[in-house]
Amino acid sequence: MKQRVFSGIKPTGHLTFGHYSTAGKWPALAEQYDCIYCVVDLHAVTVTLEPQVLRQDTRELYATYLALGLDPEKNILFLQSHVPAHSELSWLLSCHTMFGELSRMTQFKDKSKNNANNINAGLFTYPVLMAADILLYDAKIVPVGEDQKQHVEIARDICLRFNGKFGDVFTVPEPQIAKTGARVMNLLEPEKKMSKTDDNDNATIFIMDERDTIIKKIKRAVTDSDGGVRFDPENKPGVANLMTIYSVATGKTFDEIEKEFDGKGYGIFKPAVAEAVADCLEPVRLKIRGYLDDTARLDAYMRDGAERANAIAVKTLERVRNAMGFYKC
Ligand code: AQP
Repeated sequence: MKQRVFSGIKPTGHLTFGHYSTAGKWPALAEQYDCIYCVVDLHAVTVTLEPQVLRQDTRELYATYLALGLDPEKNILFLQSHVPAHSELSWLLSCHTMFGELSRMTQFKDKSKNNANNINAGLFTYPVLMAADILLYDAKIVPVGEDQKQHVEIARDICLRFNGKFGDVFTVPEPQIAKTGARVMNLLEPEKKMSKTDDNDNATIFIMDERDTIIKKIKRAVTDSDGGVRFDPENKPGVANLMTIYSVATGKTFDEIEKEFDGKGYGIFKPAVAEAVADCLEPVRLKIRGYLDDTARLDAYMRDGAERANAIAVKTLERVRNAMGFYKC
């Protein structure tokens, strides 16, 4: 039996080059693993969203999975809200998750700071739902960006605690973090992660950005006065970020990039980064548009994915109910 991979992205806006960097590596995994990818729409509603916007973002994200090269026959691609077992398992696991450990989650602290008017319980218990997503499918490997590592670790802790009480009910998951591009940074404040909900659009490269927009944004990206293209995230965070972006777009190593731009300065480096990013995102953008124009095909893929995911999820949930002692008749 192949080991299983599970991951997901929440539909809270247009995907960024950071998502491209992380999810762009997923299609290759199907050669070696049994892969399941989810549009985690239940996670999205921890922030206030207009219903129409959630619907649009959900479709666009599903289309992006396809456009990135995730083949719906080789992978299971589905919407979280189409498989009710996620919510039920989340409740059961929440009774085995400690208030203290949830309080330590960096994302909860950051999001509470940024959403002071809406620190809802869902924001707090978000990692429990994420643990349910992963454990429902007995995923061994969870490929995520650096920012989600802590959430996979708490899923692992919840899993070990649950297995310790009830026997080996779940597979113990582990995070898989890429060596390069696991944390693409904000173009204007390179100490912050590039995020789809940043207030300033110029700080973020969106997968759907047109070539001219990408070129303008990268031209304005923060660098430094030193002028050298060297990978030094501590002293040259802006340049290190552009090197990371260039590396993701071209597959070149940092050594190769340093040699390529040795003595050339940012006037040559930035346009090269911009062209490389525009070249790699353009075919994805065109494919997304194509999928979005074909609602019947998109809906058919979603229904099929939900059916296949549901078939696995209900079995796991049954195992959990039996292990915990819920009465069956
Ligand atoms: N900047 C990034 N660099 C590398 N990987 C990233 N990911 C997100 N941003 C970057 C990875 O993409 C996966 C799904 O992320 P998500 O959108 O579900 O949640 P997030 O990490 O909270 O992303 P955002 O853009 O910051 O969304 P909002 O603003 O809505 O919270 C994860 O594997 C993540 O690591």
